Amino acid sequence: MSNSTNDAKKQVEYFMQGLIRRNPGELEFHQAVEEVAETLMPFIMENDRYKNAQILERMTEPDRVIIFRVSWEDDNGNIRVNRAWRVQFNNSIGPYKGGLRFHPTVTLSVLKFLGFEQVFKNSLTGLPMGGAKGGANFNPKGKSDREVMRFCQSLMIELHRHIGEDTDVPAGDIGVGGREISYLFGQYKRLSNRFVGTLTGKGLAFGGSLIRTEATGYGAAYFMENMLNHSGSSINGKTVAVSGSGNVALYCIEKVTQLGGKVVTASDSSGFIHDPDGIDSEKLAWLRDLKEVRRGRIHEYTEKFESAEFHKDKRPWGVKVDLAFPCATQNELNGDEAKQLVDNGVTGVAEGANMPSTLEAIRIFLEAKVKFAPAKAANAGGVAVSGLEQSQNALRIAWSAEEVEGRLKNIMAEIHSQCLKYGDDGNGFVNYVKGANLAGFVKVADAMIAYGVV
Ligand code: NDP
Ligand code: 2IT
Repeated sequence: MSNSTNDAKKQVEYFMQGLIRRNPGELEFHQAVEEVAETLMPFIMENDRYKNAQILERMTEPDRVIIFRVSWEDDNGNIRVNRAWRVQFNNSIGPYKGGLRFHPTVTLSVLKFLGFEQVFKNSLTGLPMGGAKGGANFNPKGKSDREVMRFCQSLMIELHRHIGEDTDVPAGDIGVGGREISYLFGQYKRLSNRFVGTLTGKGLAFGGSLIRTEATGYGAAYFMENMLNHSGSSINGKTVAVSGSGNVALYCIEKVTQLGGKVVTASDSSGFIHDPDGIDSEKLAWLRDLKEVRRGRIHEYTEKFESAEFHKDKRPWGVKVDLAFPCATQNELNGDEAKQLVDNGVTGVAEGANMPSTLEAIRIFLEAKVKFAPAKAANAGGVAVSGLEQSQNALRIAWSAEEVEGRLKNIMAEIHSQCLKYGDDGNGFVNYVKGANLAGFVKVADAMIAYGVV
C-alpha cells in the first residue's frame, strides 16, 4: 500500500471515530458516510481547498432535523401515535428535495442516511436540488384508505410549516405512493391556501408529471444500459434478477424487458418468486395489479403462473443471472450473496433501492470488476423527474411523456458521463462508486465554500 493510500485510510478511520461519537447508534448513517468518506478522502487530502474547509465534517451534519408527534384516530375510534421526521440535510445548490418513507423500521438513522445520500444524488442529476428525507414509523400495511388519509392529514398539519415550493419539496419513497401523496398534497393545499408544486409524484389531474411513476425503475435500467454499452454490450438477451415488487422494481422490470432482457425474479418482504420463463409484459401487468391495486403478496404469482416457484423468506441472489437490480430496501444484499452472484457470473449490478448492498458486498463487486452502479447514480432518475415536475409546475405547463422520458434518458446518460470523468481508472475499469461520490460532491462542496463559513 502506498504512503498516501495509507494516510487516507488512517484519516477515514479518524473521521469515522468522530462521526460515530457524535451520532451514537446510527448504524445506517455510519454506513452511508463510510462509503462516501472512503472514496472522497484521498481526493480531499490532495486538495487543500477542501481539506482546510472541514468540508466532510460540515457535509455530514444536517442543516436541521424536525421531529414531531403524529396523533390520529383509527377506524375503531382508537387514538394512535406515531413519530415523524424531516431531515433537511443540505440546501447549498437548491431547495431541499427528497422523499417521505412510511415503514415501521423508520428511525432517525435511516432518514439521515437517506438524506445524506440524497444530497449527492440530487447534485448528480445536474438540476438545482438540495437534499432531504423524511417519513414516519407508520405502517400503511393493513390500514384502510381512510386510516391512511387521517394519518397523512395529521402529519401535514405539522409538516406544512417547514416545506414550500422554494424551500423543501417532499415526494414518495417506501410506503408513500400516489395515494399518500394525494392525501398529503390535498391537505397542504387546504392549509396553505396555495396551489403550488410543494410535493412531487402528484396525480396527473393536479400537477403531476407523466413518467414520474416510471422514472426510478426506468432510470435504473437506462443506467445499466449505459454501463453495458460503454464496454460494447447491452441488456438485450441477458437474464436478470430484480428484488422488490414496489414502484421501483415494477418499472425496472418493464424497461429491462423492453430493452430485451429476461427478468426471472421479483420479491417482497415475505420471499421471492423465480420464474425461469421470464416476467413478460402480460405477467407484469398482472403483478402490477396485484401490488398496486389489490395490495397482495408475492406468493400469489405462483398460483397464477405455474412456471414460477415461491421461496419463502429468501432473497433472489442465489439465482444464476447476468445482471442484478436490488430494488427493495437497504442492506438486502450482503457479502455472501454478492459472492454468490459473482460466482454465478454476474457482470452488472445497478442499485434501484437506496443502499441495498452492504459495504462488504460493494467491495466484493469492485474486486471482481463487476460493473456496479451505486444508488446515487442508478436510482437518480426518480428525483430527476421530480425536478422536472417542479419545473413544469413553476411554468404551469405539462410536457408529453416522450418529452419527459427523453429528458430522463439524457440525464441518466449525463450522470454516466460524470461517473466516467471521476471513476475511470484508465485501465478499462470504471469505479462508479468513486465516480458518483466525487462528481456529486464537487458541486455541493464548491457552493458551500463560496458561501464562506456555513
Ligand atoms: P415501495 O413501497 O413501492 O416498495 C417497496 C418494496 O420493497 C416492496 O416490494 C416491499 O415489500 C419491499 N421491502 C420494503 N421494505 C422491506 C424490508 N424491510 N425487507 C424486505 N423487503 C422490503 O417502495 P419503492 O419501490 O418506492 O422503494 C424501493 C427502494 O427504492 C427504497 O430503497 C427507496 O428508498 C428507493 N427509491 C425509491 C424511489 C422512488 O421514486 N420511489 C426513488 C429512488 C430510490 P413489502 O410490500 O412486503 O414490504
Ligand atoms: O430516494 C429517492 O431519490 C426518492 N425517494 C425520490 C425523491 C424525490 O424527491 O422524488
